[in-house]
Amino acid sequence: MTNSRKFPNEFLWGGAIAANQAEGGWDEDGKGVSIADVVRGGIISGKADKVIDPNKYYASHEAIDFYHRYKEDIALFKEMGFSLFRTSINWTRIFPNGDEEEPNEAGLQFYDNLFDELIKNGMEPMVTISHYETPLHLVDQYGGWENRKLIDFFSRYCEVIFNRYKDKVKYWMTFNEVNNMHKIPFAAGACRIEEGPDKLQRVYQASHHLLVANAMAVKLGKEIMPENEVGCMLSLSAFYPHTCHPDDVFGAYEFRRRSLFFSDVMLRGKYPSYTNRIFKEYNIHIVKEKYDDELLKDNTCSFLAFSYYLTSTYKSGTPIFESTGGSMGYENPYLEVSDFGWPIDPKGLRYVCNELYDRYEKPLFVVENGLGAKDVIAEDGKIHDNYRIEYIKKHLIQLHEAIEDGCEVLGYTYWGPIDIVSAGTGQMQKRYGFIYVDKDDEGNGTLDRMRKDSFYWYKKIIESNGELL
Ligand code: BGP
Repeated sequence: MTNSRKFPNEFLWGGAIAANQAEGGWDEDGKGVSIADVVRGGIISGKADKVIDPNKYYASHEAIDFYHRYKEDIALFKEMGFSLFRTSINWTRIFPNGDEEEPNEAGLQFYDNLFDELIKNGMEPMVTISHYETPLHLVDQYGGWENRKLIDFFSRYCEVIFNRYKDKVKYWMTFNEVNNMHKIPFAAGACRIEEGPDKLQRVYQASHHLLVANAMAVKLGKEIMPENEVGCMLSLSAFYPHTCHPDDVFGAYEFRRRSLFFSDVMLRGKYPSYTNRIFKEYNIHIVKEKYDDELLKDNTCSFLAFSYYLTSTYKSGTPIFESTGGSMGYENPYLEVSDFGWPIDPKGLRYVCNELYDRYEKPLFVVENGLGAKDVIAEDGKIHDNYRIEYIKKHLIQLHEAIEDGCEVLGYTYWGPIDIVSAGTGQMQKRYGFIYVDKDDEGNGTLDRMRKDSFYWYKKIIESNGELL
């Protein structure tokens, strides 16, 4: 038995961001308005305005100005030794309104430049096709993903970007954290669905459209770029029973299964049998076209990408449909929490990897994991973020254990390698970065970049392929 923490030779190391949280340039070069551009507070929990009020602050409008500074930032990622970098294409740069129009060449050119710069600097670009960036027009005009027409609009968008970037981008993911549909239908599905008796029916119908669109994207991927991979992306924090009471144990199991509904369909190609009971009990009727089931069956994703931040516990009596993400009962006396109340559970990552690999036997990709903290600039003008180093170190050790357990894991992209706007709060103070960005919650600051201690640490980990963990 050796203690080496060396990762597989082909393991991909890097970082991940989303266009709306980093780029800014929200109305430049023909870009349209996305759902993230009209939300005050974070896209995940903020309130969406119908129109933009010039007196109010919208975080995505400038973000960290990655749109203009990406070369400088990529140079820093290169210095850390990234072999891969995940970002999203902002749908509204390519199709400003999202429906019947010609693609915007300036938007396409921006991503050509960005991907070229990454490749030139030794990084493979990895793309999220839709990361809470649906064109607002599709919400106002069509009702978001509740409308089946969005499948066609999304497919056309995929066709355009697959054709354009097929030689530059190997790894694609369709919808960011698509299983957040129940919890945050506006962010995940561009639907204005409020609480109410018809909520579940509407959420599942919109979800069906997302599932069909996912299968269409896989199909197009196979036709246009057979060498490349189209995966799905879910939020997959683990669920534990709050106690060993059988009601807690089975409740946690059931809760978990429902959060895996999307990956069950996207990876196994059919609605899982447990949905029959749910649909019956809640009187849900999914309207399908006759070829939908066949399409789902023939076009499953080739890998499962997921975010992992925390774990939750399930106490019996909690309504199963209150949420499907990681934001239900957090209380776990065995875990410490972050500055923002998120439980820190490195072993949960090993647990989740094993659970998912056992269930699907498809390659996994950890595309989000990280610590959001309130960094403080010390007297020497630097940021000594040992807590972040500790967090990542513990998670990577557990990820290595999962690989030793037999899970196939393609890579790890740390979330927010550079400070960006938080999706949950819309603020800058929840910082994840190895690189500090001088900007505060009101939008003041020079936007200058600065290396934190974790920057040098992550560089060493990548250089040694994990051995120095
Ligand atoms: C995920 C999202 C990201 C991201 C991350 C951290 O749910 O995919 O967009 O921001 O969470 O969340 P937060 O920014 O709220 O800390």
